[in-house]
Amino acid sequence: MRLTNYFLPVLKESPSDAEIISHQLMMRAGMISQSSSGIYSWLPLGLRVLKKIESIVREEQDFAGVNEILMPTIQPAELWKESGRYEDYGKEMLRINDRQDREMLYGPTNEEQVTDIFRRSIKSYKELPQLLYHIQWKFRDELRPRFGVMRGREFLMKDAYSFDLNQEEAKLSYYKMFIAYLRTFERLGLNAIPVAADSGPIGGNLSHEFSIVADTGESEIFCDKNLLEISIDENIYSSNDKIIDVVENYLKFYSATDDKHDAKKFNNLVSKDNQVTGRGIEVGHIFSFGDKYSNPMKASIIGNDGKMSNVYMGSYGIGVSRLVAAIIETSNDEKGIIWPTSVAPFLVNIINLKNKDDKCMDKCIEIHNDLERSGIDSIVDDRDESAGKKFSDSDLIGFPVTLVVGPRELENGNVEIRFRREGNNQIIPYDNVLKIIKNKLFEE
Ligand code: 5CA
Repeated sequence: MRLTNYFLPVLKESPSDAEIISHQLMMRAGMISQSSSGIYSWLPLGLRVLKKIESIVREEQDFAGVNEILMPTIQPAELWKESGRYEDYGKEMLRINDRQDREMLYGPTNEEQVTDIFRRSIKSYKELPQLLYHIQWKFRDELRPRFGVMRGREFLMKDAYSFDLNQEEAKLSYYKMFIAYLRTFERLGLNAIPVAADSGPIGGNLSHEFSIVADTGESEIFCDKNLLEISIDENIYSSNDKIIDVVENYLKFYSATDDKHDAKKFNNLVSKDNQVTGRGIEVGHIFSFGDKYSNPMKASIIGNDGKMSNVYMGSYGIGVSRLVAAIIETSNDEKGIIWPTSVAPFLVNIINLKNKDDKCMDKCIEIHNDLERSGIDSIVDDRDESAGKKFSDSDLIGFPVTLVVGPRELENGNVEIRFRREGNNQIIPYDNVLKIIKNKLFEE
């Protein structure tokens, strides 16, 4: 891909309504374009990042044994009347009437819809547990949409739902998701803390938020530093005992959102040195709520004793579009974004210092093709712009690696390589480009 063929509306200044750094940088780097309050179009560069995040989220759900489905964005109001949430949800829910004047709504979440799918086909304990997820756009008519895609009205969520025979099994599903979340956020380059939380309108008694610490976080979190130091082994899903051990190790340590926080308990349980407090960005939230939906919606199953009982459920959300902003909040400097390798829109930006020089252009394309063949996505900056502008855009967008191809170095068989995170540069033989980049990107 060449930048001259790319739609990249880089802005000099960030719009005045962009209050936080991620919103400013997403606008300046041409990642999104506002449609209306809290609603955005995703432009090519932003969409690439969104898709990469979505893939990692998907891989980890699949790896944990969750089945992907795709439910509609528009749902019938009847289902929500059955669960009793139609009125409760209030103005946050966008209500629509179709041409037959049937009441519909744009889904803010999918507990009702998925419970309906479940009850139509699963009748016996033999078919449990069931874990389903989808990655779908949601709409919540937030009172104060703000901070760009961080708190939007239309946003992309991964939501998973579990169905189990009893509380014990439901706990295991919850724990599996707990692990899947830790693995997902780690791959995204984030240190997400599982924090005991209130369950709000979703309901239930067991709930954790996964939050990353950032000054711009919307809520206060409190936890024990030990929570940040637990590691999970690669084969975690091989036995239920392993899953239970690891999660219960997490649950031993104090953590709380501001609504749940108990200062006295915090001081008693956690030494001063280990007390972590800060603002948190909630990137995921998991809930276990037993029969809150299965009871009113009559999603019941026959147990091995022949008796009918309500299925136990849980729901598990990740804010996929919010994550784009959250990653930027934790990884930027005065020049722009610093993408973690796993989600960078392109891993390498190849700057051509002299567009009209055929040798430079040929070399850029040759390197680009070599990188692509090795599965390293790259883009060639062949725009008719000054070297300074190309460097500053490269830093603003935050490609992990920038290669600079110019006539002088090329004469000697060299190119310059710059690493965004470290901010250093060196001259290397172009024959070593692939090896050096591979080592750098995949050893981190
Ligand atoms: N049904 C449950 C879990 S599937 C649910 O809806 N949970 S939630 O309300 O906590 O949302 C899940 C995640 O979506 C949140 O943790 C957050 O990361 C993201 N999210 C929620 N509201 C917004 C919003 N207005 N803009 C962007 N992301 C949001």
